[in-house]
Amino acid sequence: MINESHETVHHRICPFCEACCGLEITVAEGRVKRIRGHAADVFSRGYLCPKGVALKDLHEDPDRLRKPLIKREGRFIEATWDEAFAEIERRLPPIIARHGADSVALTLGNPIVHKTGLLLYAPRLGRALGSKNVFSASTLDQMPKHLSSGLMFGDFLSIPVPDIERTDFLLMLGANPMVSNGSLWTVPNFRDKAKALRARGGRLVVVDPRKTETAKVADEHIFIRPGGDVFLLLGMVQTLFAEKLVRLGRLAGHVVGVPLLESTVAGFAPEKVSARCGIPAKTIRMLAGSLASAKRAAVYGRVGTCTQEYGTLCSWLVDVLNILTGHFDEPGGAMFPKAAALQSNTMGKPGSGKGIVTGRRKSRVSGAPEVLGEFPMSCLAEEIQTPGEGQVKALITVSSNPALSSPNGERLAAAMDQLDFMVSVDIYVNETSRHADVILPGTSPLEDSHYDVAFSQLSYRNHARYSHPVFPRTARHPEEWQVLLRLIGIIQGKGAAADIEQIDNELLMDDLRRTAGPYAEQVFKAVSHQRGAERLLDLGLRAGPYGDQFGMKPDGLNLGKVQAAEGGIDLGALEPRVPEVLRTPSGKIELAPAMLIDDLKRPAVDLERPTYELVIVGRRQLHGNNSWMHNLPVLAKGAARCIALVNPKDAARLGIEDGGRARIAHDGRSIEAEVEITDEMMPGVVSLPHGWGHNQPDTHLEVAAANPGANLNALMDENRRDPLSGNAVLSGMEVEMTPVAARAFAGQAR
Ligand SMILES: Nc1nc2c(c(=O)[nH]1)N[C@H]1C(S)=C(S)[C@@H](COP(=O)(O)OP(=O)(O)OC[C@H]3O[C@@H](n4cnc5c(=O)[nH]c(N)nc54)[C@H](O)[C@@H]3O)O[C@H]1N2
Ligand SMILES: Nc1nc2c(c(=O)[nH]1)N[C@H]1C(S)=C(S)[C@@H](COP(=O)(O)OP(=O)(O)OC[C@H]3O[C@@H](n4cnc5c(=O)[nH]c(N)nc54)[C@H](O)[C@@H]3O)O[C@H]1N2
Ligand code: SF4
Ligand SMILES: [Mo]
Repeated sequence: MINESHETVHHRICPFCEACCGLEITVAEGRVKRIRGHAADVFSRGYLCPKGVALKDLHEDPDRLRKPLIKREGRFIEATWDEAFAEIERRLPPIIARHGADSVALTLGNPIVHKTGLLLYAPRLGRALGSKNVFSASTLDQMPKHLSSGLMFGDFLSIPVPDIERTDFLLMLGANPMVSNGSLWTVPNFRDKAKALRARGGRLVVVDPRKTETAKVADEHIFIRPGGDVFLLLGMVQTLFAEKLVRLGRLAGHVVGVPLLESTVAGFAPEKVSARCGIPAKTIRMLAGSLASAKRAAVYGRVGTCTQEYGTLCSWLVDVLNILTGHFDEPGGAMFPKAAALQSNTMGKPGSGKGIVTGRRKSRVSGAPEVLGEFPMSCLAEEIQTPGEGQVKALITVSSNPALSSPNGERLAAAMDQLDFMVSVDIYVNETSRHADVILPGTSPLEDSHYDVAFSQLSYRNHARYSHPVFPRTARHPEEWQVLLRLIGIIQGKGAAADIEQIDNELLMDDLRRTAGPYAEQVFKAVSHQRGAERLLDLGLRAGPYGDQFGMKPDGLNLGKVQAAEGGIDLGALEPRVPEVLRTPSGKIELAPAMLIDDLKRPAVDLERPTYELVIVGRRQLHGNNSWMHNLPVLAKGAARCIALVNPKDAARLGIEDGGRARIAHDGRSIEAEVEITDEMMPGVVSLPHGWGHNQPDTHLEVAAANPGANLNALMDENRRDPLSGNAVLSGMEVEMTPVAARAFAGQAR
């Protein structure tokens, strides 16, 4: 669209967080002039946060890599794409030949889910590599929810979300959507949706060790001891049974395991669990009662409930509460989205399936079970550092920065330096990619087309939206899916100059033979006018629940129709999906999976454990995104600073002053941070954001380095995990805090 002043107006889904806002981007003379919310976007309706505007800075960031880099004698040298792939071909295949596929590890980072090309081709790279050493941000984040959902509903990606526009009562644990803009729940403009909920007489209750931005707009905030959620949730479930409040409603015939659950939770009465979660028994009973009596209600738990030692139990119990109170799969409750493309719970036979398996392999050093084809990210360092058969000798990172985002980054950094070879597909020379031998830069989001394959599966409302590239790619800069295909060619032994189009065709035909059987050739031909990621997307849309079924339903969706719909296509409010959505072998919702019932032994033993005097939790900040947006000037000049929040009682006890600095230590490792004293914090809990610590040598992040902050993960213990999901424990670790004399800090960068 060209306006009167010869500006062009483009629409792009924001790639910076799960809210997936539609942006309106005005371009003049080849540059971004303005970014605002796209008012006609069917899903986000004009909303954006300060990060969306930073797309301009990312596009223009001089530190963002435009050309591949090869390390020669310890220094990065710019190289052509051909030279970079030739270097990889020279060094990677010999390692695989000598030490086997498992000697190459792959890490997959958070931005993958925001880039269609990476999302659709990273699994292909993993399969081509054939290594069991695959690690991702999922085990620093949401693996517990995948596992509990898989066990209950038969698919790792069947994750229910609150139907916020119709609910009367929303109970939220360990999430701060006012800042994070939602997670495993795509819900742009949470603020207005929460406001509307309250305006129609509904209630929002937040359970968090910090009085967060979300708690401040809620009706009620309840402090909880970090890691105590399992006890609160068990106390609530026990109350529902003991007070005869269980109502399964429409789902009664679709749920199994209720009696087993009832008998197993009998020992977790509110009076028993109260001390461990720091919440009075009467509050626990009140919460259970409110949930049971609300007409329409949903319980939602997020990062704070996953990144703890009982992450899978918490994730499970959240849905147990939704189900036992009759709110599950009902309007206004926790519901399953139905995405237009590539959602596994819309494929295959509806109503039952194979369910999930975990633990098909164990990690070599710690014996951690595989979940969703991965090992815990926190196992990567030991896999590199421990000699023996199967030792990791090479690493490919794809948009991941585990040196900052994973526990004990220092150990991981040292491990990376021991590798024989490392490739990073990344846009910066940062704390992780600085260790690489070759860096292959990704494209700017403004040079990519985009469709939210992952987040349409988690959206508060069903929709299909497509973004065209805003700018053409610079000549010779391949798309990210093409970069991954080149790596696949090299791994397959076809070399750096292999015909990637042919490789792509072969991979697609392999898929289609599995999924479309006798129709494989026909389906292949039907999408042969498309290439790469768009071809996979077209296939997904056409075969999907709203699709044209390759002509059998002419009114249905295909990529062309979605591409033509400016502002997207609204596919309606969420609708009940049980039993069709289920893929469990029983065809039922498994309320009491054996693995989880068995795991209740841990909290039972743990009931009497004394709590620590001081523990640390993380938080997110509006002006950043995990470890990688601190280099964007428009955000860096905002309020993002790495400050430790401490309760006044703790500050007084520890002799720490407001605005002063403190050393925070765990197990001999320590960091230093500025302190703010605030009664936002629960006594005994300190909060520090993660993703900081940009003061490492040989990085190239000029803006971020000027305000480096401290790395929370330098303190974290890489050996603490939820044993079921392998998720790292990033919340509630015990720390010591001591004031640092001002003089000792003179001249130090903050
Ligand atoms: N202590 C603590 N640690 C945490 C968390 C916590 O709450 N507390 N949260 C965890 C969570 S939820 C997550 S998701 C992880 C995230 O951890 P990671 O998965 O490591 O993700 P980021 O830290 O966001 O780093 C993203 C990387 O991708 C690169 N990148 C950005 N855009 C692109 C692109 O378009 N293409 C390519 N190729 N690369 C790109 C960036 O330069 C950076 O290297 O951190 C986890 N770590
Ligand atoms: N601006 C911004 N937005 C982001 C990100 C970002 O870095 N910046 N990161 C994105 C990513 S990758 C993700 S996964 C999402 C995460 O989105 P959210 O899940 O909303 O994550 P947080 O904002 O970290 O909120 C987690 C909350 O859990 C609390 N908490 C800590 N420990 C416990 C506990 O034991 N129990 C309970 N009940 N609460 C606890 C913390 O105090 C914090 O308020 O955000 C995404 N959005
Ligand atoms: S809320 Fe998330 S998706 Fe929306 S503009 Fe902000 S960063 Fe982008
Ligand atoms: Mo995340």
